[in-house]
Amino acid sequence: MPTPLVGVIGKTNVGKSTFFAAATELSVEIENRPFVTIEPNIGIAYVRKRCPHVELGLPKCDPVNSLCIRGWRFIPVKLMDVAGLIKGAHRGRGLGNKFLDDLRKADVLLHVVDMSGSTDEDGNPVKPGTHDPLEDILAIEDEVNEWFFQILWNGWDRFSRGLDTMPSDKAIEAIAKRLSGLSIRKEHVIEAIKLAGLEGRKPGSWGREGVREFTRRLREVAKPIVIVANKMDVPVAEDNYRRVREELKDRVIVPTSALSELILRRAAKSGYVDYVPGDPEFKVLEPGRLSKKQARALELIAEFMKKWGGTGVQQALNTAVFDVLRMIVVYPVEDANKLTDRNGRVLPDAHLLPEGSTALDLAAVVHTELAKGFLYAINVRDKRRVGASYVLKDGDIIKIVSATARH
Ligand SMILES: Nc1nc2c(ncn2[C@@H]2O[C@H](COP(=O)(O)OP(=O)(O)OP(=O)(O)O)[C@@H](O)[C@H]2O)c(=O)[nH]1
Ligand SMILES: [Mg+2]
Repeated sequence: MPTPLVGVIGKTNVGKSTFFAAATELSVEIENRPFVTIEPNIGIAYVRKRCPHVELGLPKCDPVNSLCIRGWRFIPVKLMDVAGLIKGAHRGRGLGNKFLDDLRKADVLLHVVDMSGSTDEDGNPVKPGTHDPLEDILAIEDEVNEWFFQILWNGWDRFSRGLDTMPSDKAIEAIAKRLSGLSIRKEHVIEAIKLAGLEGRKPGSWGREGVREFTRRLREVAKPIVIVANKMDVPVAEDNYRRVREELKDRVIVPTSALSELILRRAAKSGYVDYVPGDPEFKVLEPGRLSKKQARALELIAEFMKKWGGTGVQQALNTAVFDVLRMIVVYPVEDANKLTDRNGRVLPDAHLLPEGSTALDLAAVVHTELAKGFLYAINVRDKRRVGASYVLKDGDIIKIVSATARH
């Protein structure tokens, strides 16, 4: 998985675009903005980690592929704003299949939910507290699950008869291949078969319910969902939030106010406030410049953040990438003593890699040539030599020694 793609999904009018705008708005420019113009609804958001330059007592770093703001390293991920989803989308209702098509490449989904209950099932505004967000959570999950199911169930009879003639590892490969358009890999299929309790059973005997359970598990594994409990700044939202948490204990839920984050990032960009995304607080820079209304709005945001520990937008991104996708951050350097690249830049690059990646995997991410001639690596923190199969740890700083190093 190179740069993870995070899909923002949800009903209409819940705050998806607000979340997207907030998460992709940054007051500092990045030297190497990688994918600025891939598609109009894809932007760059960032996950946030403590930068190792702080812990190592270095005065600063010189980030190239990422950013460092006051000791916090911001590492880019792709964020996709998807059109609002409504019930029946898998049958083509609303923007239906277009919506689902956009999601094919996503690695993880942020499901934005209007926790204030101020939008009905089709997204029309209603009095806060009158619609139950729990219904939305289940309805959207169902839509995505159903979409997976339909893709596999279509022609299953014939396909599964073919699978039954193959050894099981070939059958697993064939299933993964059939679903590769959904970015499904062999590991996902193996895991989902296990979770669905279908191990050792011929696919031809799974039946409709077996396939349904398998695709439900496959969706959980290949497109896990983080619930963004949005509009938490509306007073009635808190009751809903507590109830939903109680009802859905196995879900990952992050309370947020995307609108507060958007206001703060824009205020920071205009120099009204000092705010590092993901911080639990901010500072008003020149109170005299604010109108009464602006000052009051910021006061309310400050109260919200005090209560919840921040606006939740950065927390949702970090949860999706670090807790759910289980990615780690690794820093390759060329000079193991100075921690620099060959241009003397300190800790220039931060790479996101799946947990379990090795030193050789890192080499391949940095440069294919580097991997080809891989000799050994140095774990910079303890200056020890490690081999190609060394399993990287979060925060590792690694020098790769290769016979085919670039000169
Ligand atoms: N109170 C409050 N309102 C919010 C928040 N986030 C978004 N909103 C409001 O909700 C409304 C819908 O926001 P959008 O971001 O356009 O919602 P969307 O999900 O992208 O809607 P569609 O694109 O139509 O599906 C706007 O009026 C936002 O200002 C929030 O955190 N708190
Ligand atoms: Mg929108």
